[in-house]
Amino acid sequence: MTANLFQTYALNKTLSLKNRILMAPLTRCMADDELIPTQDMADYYGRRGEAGLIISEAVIIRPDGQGYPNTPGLFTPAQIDGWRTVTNAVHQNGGKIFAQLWHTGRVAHPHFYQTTGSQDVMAPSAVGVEGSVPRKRELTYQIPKAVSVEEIALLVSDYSQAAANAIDAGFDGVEIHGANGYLIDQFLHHDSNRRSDQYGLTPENMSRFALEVVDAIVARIGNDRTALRVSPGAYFNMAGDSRDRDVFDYLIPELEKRDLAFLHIGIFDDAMEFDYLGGRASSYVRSIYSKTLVGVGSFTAETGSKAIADDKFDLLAIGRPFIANPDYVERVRDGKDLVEYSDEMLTSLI
Ligand code: FNR
Ligand code: 8K6
Repeated sequence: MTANLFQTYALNKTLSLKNRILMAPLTRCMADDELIPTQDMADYYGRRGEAGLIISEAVIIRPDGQGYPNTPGLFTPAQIDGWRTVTNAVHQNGGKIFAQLWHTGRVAHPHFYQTTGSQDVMAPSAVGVEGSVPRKRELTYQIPKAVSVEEIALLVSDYSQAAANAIDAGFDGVEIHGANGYLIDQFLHHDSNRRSDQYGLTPENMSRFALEVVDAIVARIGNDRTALRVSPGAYFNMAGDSRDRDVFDYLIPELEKRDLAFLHIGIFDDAMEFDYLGGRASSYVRSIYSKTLVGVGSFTAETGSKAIADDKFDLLAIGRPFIANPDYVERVRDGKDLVEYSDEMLTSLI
């Protein structure tokens, strides 16, 4: 019933996956205080080497990208060394792993990085989000600073440096985090992008930052090792706007031209529908993108297998069930019961 999940899948000439099940990126807030991955993290990822591809938890590209406690980084030599331990553990168990590259933009909090000298929260425009940091409710979100064109150029080069660091650390590639209301996504939605310069107002301008990051990373590590996650449907840290549709109508065909390793939808439940997309985010992207698409969001192996059979997408990413079941792939293959996920499981790495 789920046999298609166990077919091999060639992403391109250089990367081939042993099955179609990806481990979705899952922030765990378990890096040490220098944001270095620990041995426990290496063991945790190593146990999941049966996945066709692991996408790491989101990894910040520089200090002011941090919005949650103890999220790992990829900008110091010690962090690169820590990740090398993780990638070795995955490779020893026959797996593959991409790093998810992250800057939280307006959802960053200086509490986490003020010792590095910066107090600024960087975003396309000075439009804040309501509320406070999960797990640190005393930290309320600040009004961000609208980044200058010079600061944007530096962000682009910091993304490409982090991608090079990822390859140095032994990752098989990178997934750029362009989803879920974080920095890149903030440029792509009218709610957070109120600029009127070459990075705002029109679909082409609003897509410029995302494409500059993609192009800089592709130039550095190759399109075969570069992937992107996007959320055309705003649902987290963001309000949707019917004009956002035009932005993605422009962006997605541009991405198609780049021939990336894959495009991945950022969503918690694929059944969510968006008026301005005419339905599900995955159906919308599928209708204008013909290359490898990763679906995700409250799927079981059975419903995901059916979605692949129905040509809704090509690869299935599994999040919460992978937290609860390190041996998720074996259990599905052997028809064994799964342990049900619960939020309390977030306090330890099994
Ligand atoms: C997430 N998700 C997520 N997404 C992302 O792009 N980067 C990340 O670091 C995280 N972190 C994260 C942590 C936790 C605890 C959860 C539950 C989710 C979203 C995740 O990748 C996935 O899209 C959703 O969990 C939906 O898939 P499942 O869990 O229904 O299979
Ligand atoms: C506290 C750790 C930081 C987590 C980083 C981001 C992942 C968020 C995980 C849970 C949030 C759930 C939000 C679901 C939104 C759906 C809206 C319909």
